[in-house]
This record gives sequence, structure tokens and C-alpha cells, in this order.
Amino acid sequence: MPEVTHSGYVALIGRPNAGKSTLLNRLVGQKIAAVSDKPQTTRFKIQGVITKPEGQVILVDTPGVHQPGYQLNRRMMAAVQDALLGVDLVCLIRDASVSTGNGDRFVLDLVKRSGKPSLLLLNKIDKLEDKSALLPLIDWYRNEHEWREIIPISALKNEMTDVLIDAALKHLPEGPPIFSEDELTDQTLRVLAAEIVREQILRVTGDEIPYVTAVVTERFEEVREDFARIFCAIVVERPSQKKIIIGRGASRLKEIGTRARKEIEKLLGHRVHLELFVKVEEDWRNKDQLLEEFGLN
Ligand SMILES: Nc1nc2c(ncn2[C@@H]2O[C@H](COP(=O)(O)OP(=O)(O)OP(=O)(O)O)[C@@H](O)[C@H]2O)c(=O)[nH]1
Ligand SMILES: [Mg+2]
Repeated sequence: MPEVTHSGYVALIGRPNAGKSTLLNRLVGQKIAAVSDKPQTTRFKIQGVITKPEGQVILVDTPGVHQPGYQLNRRMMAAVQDALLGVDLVCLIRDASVSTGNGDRFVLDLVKRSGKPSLLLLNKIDKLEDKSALLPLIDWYRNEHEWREIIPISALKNEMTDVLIDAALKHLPEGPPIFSEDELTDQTLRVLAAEIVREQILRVTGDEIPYVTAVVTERFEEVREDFARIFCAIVVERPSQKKIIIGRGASRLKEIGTRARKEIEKLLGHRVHLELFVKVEEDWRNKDQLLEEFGLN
């Protein structure tokens, strides 16, 4: 062990789809956050712990920054603000393969206003045929703010992610590890299971469903050391959406269930019986009590 170690909290802030959760999973080395090609996948803060001989980085994944419409979205943006307040260092993650828009300006202003030391991560460099395309982007961001470091990365291909961890450690305060090495996340197994189901729903269904679906683990029975029974409710807003999720002859629900069960079994390291049922809760995205029940607080 080096004589001096560094530790602290690092927020991942960016627009929807920038690759925040992909990066979190990659760095922690385990799937703890749902990932999809649809925006607004992440709905609350998710903590992931990375322990190195030089110290400990506690990453805080956040929902992608967007204009809130429903109460759900306002809570998502409150989670972003909350994360910005509670961390030692902020990483702005930007998809370097898309052009700059108003959303980027908005995210940049959030990071600036936080007053926290910040790193700029230009993600998805694997998608750039010509890496010199990064240069104007770097110029633009450098003119706007004083970054501790600017690091081009690929969360998906695991490129430059070790450089990122070294940089984060360097800019965190001196201190001992905050969590034990085997404590990878603050998420409970019930939540992890529900998020695995939600991720499969995002994979298997089309464009409308992601926004109107919540998943809650209603029962989690550890029947034996090597066997669990898990019951998850899938909540949608309308009977027509329920039909879409269930599919003809329940084929789609079966597919979601089979894929999710395999993922959950991998996570728990043993066999699982997963039961899914679909409920309709009209306008749940605007109902505070339901949002609380679904853990979106
Ligand atoms: N090519 C490429 N794709 C990436 C990379 N990082 C993430 N992606 C893809 O980008 C999409 C969005 O990834 P997420 O990790 O869910 O993005 P996010 O920022 O967490 O999105 P929200 O939770 O909606 O805010 C997924 O399809 C990922 O596979 C990368 O480095 N390269
Ligand atoms: Mg995410």
C-alpha cells in the first residue's frame, strides 16, 4: 500500500445516453446499473465503489439531464442536483460522437455552478473514425471552463478508463477507503433485480414503453442458500401498454422473464424462480405516493 491514499465521491453527470451507466458498470466490474440505447434509462442515484492500492473512488451515477415534464422527471433532476452537492469531484460525460446542442450547454452550466473540481470525459471515442474530430470539442469545452483534466474514453471498449481512475484519485482528498473492498454498491438485491427486469423490458420493447414502465420487487424469498423466489411487478399506465408488454400468447413477457432470470442468477450465483406480473396504474409518473413506493424518492 502507498503511504498516502485518496478517497471520495465522484458524480457522473451528462445528457441522457452519454454512457454514464456503462462507465459505472465497467469501472466497478459488475452490472449494477441498467443500460440501454433509449434515453432516460437511469432514474435515481446509483453508487459504485472502486478500490485500488492508491485509494477508493465512489462513483455516483445519475439520471441524464433533461427537461422535466412529469413529477418522475422532476425527481430525476433533483437526484442530479443532490449528487452534485454531495460529491468531491464531478465528471461531465459527453458523447463525443454527436454534435453540440442546447442540452450540452445546460449540463455544462450545472457543472460550472456546482463549483466542484471537474473532469471532462469525452466518451464513445470508438465511434470516431477520425480522432482529430475531438479537437474542436476540446477547444469548445476548454474555453468554457477550467477542467482539472480532459480525458477521451470509451466506456464500452474500456479504453482510457484506467487513466480516468488515476486522474480521479489524484484530485480526491487524502483519506482512507470509505467502504470495504467487497461492498460494490449501495443498491439492494431487490432493486438490482427490478432494474435487471426493467433493462430487459427496454431491450425487448419499442419506443413508447420505456418511459411508462416501472418495476418493483414485491417479494424476494431466499428459500435456500442456493435458491430464491423473486416476484416483480411491472407497472404501466394503460391497458394497451400492458398488452404490448405481455405480447401475443404472453410471448414477450416470457422472453423478458427468461432473459432477466438468467441475469439475476448470474448476479446471485445461484438458481432463481422469477415471476413477473403486469399492473396498470394510471398516470403513476405524476403520483407522489406511487413514486415513493417505487423507490423513486
Ligand atoms: N460505441 C459506444 N457506445 C457506448 C459507449 N458508452 C455507452 N455506449 C452506448 O450508449 C448507450 C447509452 O448508454 P448508457 O450507459 O445507458 O447511457 P447513460 O448516460 O447512462 O444514459 P441515461 O441513463 O439514459 O442518462 C448504450 O447503447 C451504450 O451501449 C461507448 O464508449 N462507445
Ligand atoms: Mg444511465
